[in-house]
Amino acid sequence: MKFRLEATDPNSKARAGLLKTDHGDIETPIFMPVGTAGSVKAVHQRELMYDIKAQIILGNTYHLYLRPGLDVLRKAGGLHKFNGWNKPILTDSGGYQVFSLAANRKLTEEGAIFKSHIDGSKHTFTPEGVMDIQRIIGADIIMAFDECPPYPCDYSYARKSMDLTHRWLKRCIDRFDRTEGVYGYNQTLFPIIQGSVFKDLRKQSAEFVASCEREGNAIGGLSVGEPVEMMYEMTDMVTDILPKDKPRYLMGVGTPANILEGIALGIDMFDCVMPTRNARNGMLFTSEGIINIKNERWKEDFSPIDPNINSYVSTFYSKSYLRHLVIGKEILAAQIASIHNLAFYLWLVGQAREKIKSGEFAIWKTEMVEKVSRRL
Ligand code: PRF
Repeated sequence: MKFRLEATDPNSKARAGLLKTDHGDIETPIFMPVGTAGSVKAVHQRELMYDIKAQIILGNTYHLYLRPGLDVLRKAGGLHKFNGWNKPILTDSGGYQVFSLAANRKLTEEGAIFKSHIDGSKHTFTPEGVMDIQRIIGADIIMAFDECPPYPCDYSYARKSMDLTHRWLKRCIDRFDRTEGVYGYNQTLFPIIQGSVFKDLRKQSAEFVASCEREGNAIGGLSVGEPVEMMYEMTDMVTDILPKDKPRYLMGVGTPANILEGIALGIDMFDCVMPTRNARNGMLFTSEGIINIKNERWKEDFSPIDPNINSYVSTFYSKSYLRHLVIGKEILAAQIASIHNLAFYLWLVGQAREKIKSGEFAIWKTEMVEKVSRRL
C-alpha cells in the first residue's frame, strides 16, 4: 500500500491524498460504505460502483466469521470474489462488534469470549485469531484487535483498557508480520488509538500507535456518546501526533457535519452506518439539509430528492414518491434512500477534496456544516 499527499489546506489541517492498494486507488478524504456481512444493505454492487462511486467498502470480521464462516470464504477465494466487489475492502477486527452485539461476552488478557448473536454458540477472539481471520476474508486493510471502552468510563478503566489494547496491538503486529495474504495480493494492518476522552491517555496511545510505524493509523473509541466538542478535541490532539505521510481513519464517524470537521482536523478516512441505517428509517441527507421523508411536508413535493447529487435515484425519483414508498414500507424505499444517502456522503467528501485542492476548504467547510446540519 502506498499513500501520497496531493494537497494540504492552508487554513486547516485538511489534506487530499491518494491511497494505492492492489485492488485500486482511493482518493482521500473518503467515506467507506459499511457492508457488515459482505453486502452494503439494500445496495447492489453495480449501484455502489456507478451510482454511488464508492471506492472502498467495509466488512466486519465478527459477522463474516459467524456467517458465512471461514470455510466458505476461503473456498470462494476471499470476500472480493465472494461478493463480486473487486475494489478495496477494509475489515473491522470484531472487538467493537463483540461488545455491541454478542451475548455473554467476557474480556481476558488472552482475548474476548462471546456467544454468537445468531445461534448462541461460544467463540473466542484473540489478537492472533483475528489477524488470521482477516487474512482469510482477504481485506486490503485489516484492523487491529482493540477494546473500545464505553462512554462515560472512569480514568482507571480507560487506562487499563488502553494498556490492554496496546498489548493486543503488539500481538496483532507480531502475527500479521509472520503471515502472508492467502490470495496473492498485499494486505496492510492499521493499529487503533484508544484512551477514551482523557488527554494524557489519548496522547500516550497516539504516540504508541505512531511508534509502531504501520502504513496507516486509526482512531477508535470516539463517537460513542461523548459531546462532539470532546470528539473534535481528541481528534485534533491525535492528528498532531500521527505521522503526516500516512492515512488517518476515524472509526464509526459520523454525521455529514462530523465528517467535514474531521477532515478539517486532518482525517482521511471515515465509515458509518448512519447513511444506510437512517435511510431505512426515512432520514435523508441532502445538499440542502436533513429531511424526514415521512413528514407531511413532503406529501405533494414532486421535486427530485436532491438535484445536486448525480446518482440516478437522487434526481429520478421525487420526494413525494419516496415518501409514499417509505410509508407503505415498500422494499424499494430502502434501496432508493440508501443509494441516495451514500451518493450524498461520497459527493460531500469529493467536494471537500476539490476544495482542499483549490485552497478553499476552510471557508467552504464553515458554510457547508451549517447547510448539511439544517433540518428541513
Ligand atoms: N474500534 C473498532 N471499531 C470501531 C470503533 C472502535 O473504537 C468505533 C468507535 N467509534 C467504531 N468502530 N475496532
